[in-house]
Amino acid sequence: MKEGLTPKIVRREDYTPYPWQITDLRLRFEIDHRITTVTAEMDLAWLGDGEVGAIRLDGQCLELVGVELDGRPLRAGEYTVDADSLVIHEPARECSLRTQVRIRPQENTALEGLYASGEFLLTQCEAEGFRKITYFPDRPDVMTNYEVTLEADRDRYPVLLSNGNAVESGDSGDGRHWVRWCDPFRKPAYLFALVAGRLEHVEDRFTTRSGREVTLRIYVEPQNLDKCAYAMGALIRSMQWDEERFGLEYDLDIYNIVATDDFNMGAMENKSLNIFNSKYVLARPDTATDMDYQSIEGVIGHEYFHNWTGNRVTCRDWFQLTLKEGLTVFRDQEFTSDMQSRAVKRIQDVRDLRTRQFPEDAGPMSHPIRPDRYQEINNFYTMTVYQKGAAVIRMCHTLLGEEGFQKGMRLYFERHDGAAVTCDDFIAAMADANGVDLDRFGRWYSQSGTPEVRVRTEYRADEGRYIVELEQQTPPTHDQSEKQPLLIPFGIGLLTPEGAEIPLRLDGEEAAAGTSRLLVLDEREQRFEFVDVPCRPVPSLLRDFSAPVKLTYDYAPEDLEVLMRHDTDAFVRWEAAQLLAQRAIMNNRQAFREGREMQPDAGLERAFQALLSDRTTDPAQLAETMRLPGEDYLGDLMAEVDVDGLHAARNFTRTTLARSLENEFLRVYDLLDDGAAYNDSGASVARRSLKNVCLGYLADLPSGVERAQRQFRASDNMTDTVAALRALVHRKAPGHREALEQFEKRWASDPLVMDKWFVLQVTCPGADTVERVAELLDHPAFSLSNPNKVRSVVGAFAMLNPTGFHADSGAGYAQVADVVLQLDSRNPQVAARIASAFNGWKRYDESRRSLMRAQLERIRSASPLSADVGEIVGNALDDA
Ligand code: B3K
Ligand code: ZN
Repeated sequence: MKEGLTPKIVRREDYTPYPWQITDLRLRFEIDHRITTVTAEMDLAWLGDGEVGAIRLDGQCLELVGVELDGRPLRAGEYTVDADSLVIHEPARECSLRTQVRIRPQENTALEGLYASGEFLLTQCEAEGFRKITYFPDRPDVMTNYEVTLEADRDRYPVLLSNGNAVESGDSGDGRHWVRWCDPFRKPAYLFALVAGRLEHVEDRFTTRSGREVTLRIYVEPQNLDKCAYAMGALIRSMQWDEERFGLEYDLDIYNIVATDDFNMGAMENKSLNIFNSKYVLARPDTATDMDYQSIEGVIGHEYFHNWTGNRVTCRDWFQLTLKEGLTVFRDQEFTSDMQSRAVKRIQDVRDLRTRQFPEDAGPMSHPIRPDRYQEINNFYTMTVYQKGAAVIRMCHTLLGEEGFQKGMRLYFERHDGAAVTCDDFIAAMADANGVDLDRFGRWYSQSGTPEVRVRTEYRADEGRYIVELEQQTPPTHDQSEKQPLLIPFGIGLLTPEGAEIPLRLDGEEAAAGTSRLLVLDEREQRFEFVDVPCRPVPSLLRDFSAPVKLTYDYAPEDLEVLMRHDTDAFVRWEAAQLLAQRAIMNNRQAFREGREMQPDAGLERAFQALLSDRTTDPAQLAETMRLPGEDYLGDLMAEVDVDGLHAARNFTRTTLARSLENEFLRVYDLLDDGAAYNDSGASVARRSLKNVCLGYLADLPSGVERAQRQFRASDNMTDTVAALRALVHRKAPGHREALEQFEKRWASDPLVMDKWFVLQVTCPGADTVERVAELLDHPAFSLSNPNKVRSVVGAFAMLNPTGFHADSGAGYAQVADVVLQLDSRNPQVAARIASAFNGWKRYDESRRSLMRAQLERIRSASPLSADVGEIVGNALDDA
């Protein structure tokens, strides 16, 4: 925020209900190439007790043409209009209001409200975009019935879509036509959508288990019709899964998805008219990687699942965002786990949470999953609200079990279907359905920061007793200094040194039951005593990553080897390998700093040898286990991030593993690189994943470069192509330039594939990459108006390339800040995301700190500066 301007802060405690009921809304859009005229008619009834008050409507960037109340045009003085609102003075207790505004979608570069993508028009309303379309109480607790008439040139806009069912259509003369849509479900404005343009579609059908025939359509630009099949299959699987696992059925006869290249985020769950970033729809084996396929299935599922968790039951206010997002992420995680490998999905989600949410929770944007205040709500679609929110729902599921959780879900829908509710309502439904008290659990909603759980153990051989002491502590965060103990479900098992699971009996229990337990830690410190423990056990801690916490336990290295090889819990096995690698890298970082020679780590080598000869574990799980912890994650473990030391030590570790186990890596790679044609089965995906992890190690050696070159030439799918190209480019191996050129030539006209080409280059480690970033910003396929391009070139550089972004000259910082400033007036939402790359600034050394601070100050002093970027850089600087 600029000096002299006090930022407007919205607070959760200030919530008051809207005093009007809006019984119906009729919208008419007259679409022209440049200007769209929007006429809104709404019927209102006063809900308050006392005297009838004014009607306050939100509106931004609207050109008001006329206002009528109960059929009578209003004169100046009977209403007030300013930059954010329209206020109607002295309306009757029941009245009907008609407004007419003009908007210019072609000039809308913020991609919020009604805007243009290529030749077609579309909307994005969540969170507060509807106010850029018409005057309306733009808040999620004001729900109404929508009737929408779209009128446009038939040639330019043959397809006219909105929510619900198309009920009527006709010709309006002059080459124009109209379609009327009616949505039978009341909804908040953020779920409104319209699409108009020359799009084509693929179609399929789904019959719900109660016999409803649903028409499914995916609309795309004509050149993309051959890339929709996978997304359609994913939609059908989502519908099926939600019936089977949650008992939830689709509720309309039509479900439309529209894909656009110009979208601020991933996708949007508008009622029956989802709008998607094309990245999460379009796929063909030669254009999309296995990871892309998995994301498509996950995001298609996520938006579909919102139909119940978000749309049928929505949020009372935006502070409750995690009510729909945390819950829906949990549901999409479960969907992917049921469709693919549960173990691999769990590992990926844990990695994501720890590398992206933990730092957020420790930085200047720290907030509880249900925030207490915000300046710009778009800044609160965060890893915390989504991913930590899902982790909190997962703990609730862990504590209640599948059956108890589903009971809670049923009560939640029974009580709140059709309503806009709060996180407390959700927890109350879970508690009441199960007859349990979840009050202390509820603290996860109001407390920010990542709790640390310290574990101490003691084995008393003479008594056969094993004592486990758990202690929790949440460090103070930017937004909260005092922290309370939380309720932490803590999964545990005990292994013999040979790796066998020990039956568990807690002191006081009659007999042993099972080999895995959930301990509940809800005080600062608790002690648990296991009896009948025949030998000093290896503890398997925080099984399934049962809570989003940082675990501290002083594992002996040989214990980690036992866990990695033998534990039955996939997370613990993975974590044991990660810890072995982490220790090896951290030791070498220290050596690097002290000018000592870095040393290979014998224990880690043994562990990798075991992994490379493991023929029983799922290759996809092995692949995850062999990926070294990232520099970002490792940096987050340090008081002051050592950018260069971590990079050197991690590279050293990778290269020495490759050297000493070259034959083993080659054997696995060559075995998996069997020349078979691409297929999309889970087994093939898993094999490609392991093969390409091996290639990542081997690329440090001539034998690997040779294989990468061959793989690049021979590949019939994007997974292998990108893996080979990355190996060549990131090692600056012979032939990498030619490979990049060849790739560019082949894919120049496919924007999603070109995004990969950009990402590969800007994530190439090293201080000189910033020069490549500058060149790519001038590349004909780059555009500052397209969020995917900005994220691929600037976002990927700032977030995924530590040695590039943090180059000690400060050139990376300056480059990223330049882009934030250029983008701010155009697309503040995306600019704010990029600006958040500086959030960790004070965790670096003195010199980098001052360079980053200077860029933050440069951004803050820009005038004008959006509220979005203002909030991010303001918080970052306040954190000084
Ligand atoms: N609900 C949308 C996100 C909207 C973001 C607005 N800045 C997509 C999703 O979470 O499913
Ligand atoms: Zn969502």
